[in-house]
Amino acid sequence: MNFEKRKKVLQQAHEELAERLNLMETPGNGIYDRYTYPVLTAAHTPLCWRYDFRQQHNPFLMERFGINGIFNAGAIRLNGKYMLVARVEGADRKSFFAVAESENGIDNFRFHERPVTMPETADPDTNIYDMRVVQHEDGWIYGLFCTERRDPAASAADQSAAVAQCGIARTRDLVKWERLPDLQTPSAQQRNVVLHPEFVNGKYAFYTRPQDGFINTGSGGGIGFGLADSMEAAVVKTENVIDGKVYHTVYEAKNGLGPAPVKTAKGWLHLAHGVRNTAAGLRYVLYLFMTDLHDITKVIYKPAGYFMAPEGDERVGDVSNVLFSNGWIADEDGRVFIYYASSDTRMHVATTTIDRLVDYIINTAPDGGRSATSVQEINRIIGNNNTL
Ligand code: M1P
Repeated sequence: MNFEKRKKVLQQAHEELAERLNLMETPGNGIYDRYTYPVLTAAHTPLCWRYDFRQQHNPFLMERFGINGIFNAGAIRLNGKYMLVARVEGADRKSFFAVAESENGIDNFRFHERPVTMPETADPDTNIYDMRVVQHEDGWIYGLFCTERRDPAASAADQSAAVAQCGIARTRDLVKWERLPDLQTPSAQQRNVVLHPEFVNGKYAFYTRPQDGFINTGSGGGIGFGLADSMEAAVVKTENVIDGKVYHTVYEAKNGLGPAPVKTAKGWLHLAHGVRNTAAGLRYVLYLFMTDLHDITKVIYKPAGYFMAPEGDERVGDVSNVLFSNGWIADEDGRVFIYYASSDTRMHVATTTIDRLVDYIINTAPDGGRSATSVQEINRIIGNNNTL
């Protein structure tokens, strides 16, 4: 295929992918609705990021920069658009952020022309990923993300030991970012740190995920909470776990908060991921819980088990059997768009409403802790149905 023909074919395929309408899968489970197609994949990234279209420099029209996956996107509604701040992972394994926007939140997501240029600190990040985007009541949009650097204590033979911390940046438009110092906490490492959107006792409130190691959280692993006086030099002196690991549950190995919580009349709605061990490795699922409006560290509802787990094609990817979410958008009309990634490879959307989520959270039984309590719960539902 000659250069011009190949260019045309590439452009046509890219356009068809971007324009493809997404279809709601029915009947669903009543709690949320999934959609047939991912909203963002590596193939959605602009061709001009990947190809040098100058024929004299790239006569075979080959990719000059490979994209491995698009996943774990933060989300925000800005200027009427549904904006995803996606984790883009290159073929070189480095992740960075790029903004994609859509008019309706379920299809036709288009990346901005350039990825985000994230300023570095004096100690440059090796890898940055998983941004939680929060519109804070102080007026700034904050992006909290994981910054990863090689463990300075690792021997030369160990080229995989890393230290994860929470990087912080702020913006007004998702284009120009001001980098702030990394969050300091009492824990050796941090991932999955989220900023609460409101001040708490006049302070900035952080959900953390204390961990002593990079993959294994060690004595950490729950969702922690702590306060800081400022964002310009954010220091959380005390971290208290508000939602911990529990034996024989979907969050027995570790867990972490997803996006910033959404305020409802009944409490703060939280979306999190839970990780369990299996013979085939770790399995990541999503779960929901609610905290008290007046004491945001108090969990008041927590349905048993998972809210969403990997299904079908979602189960396969770079890190299989993983659902992960760090972005959702609650519209003023009560609709909720949950952006989730499958198997560290691609982004999807599920839609629901605040009313449905609150009903699910309040009326789904909590984990009884034993097989017998699960049977008791089914019998309770059957008993209720028998009164019809
Ligand atoms: O590979 C699954 C996920 O693993 C990590 O999440 P956690 O810190 O909870 O184990 C992160 O690297 C995340 O990006 C990734 O999706």
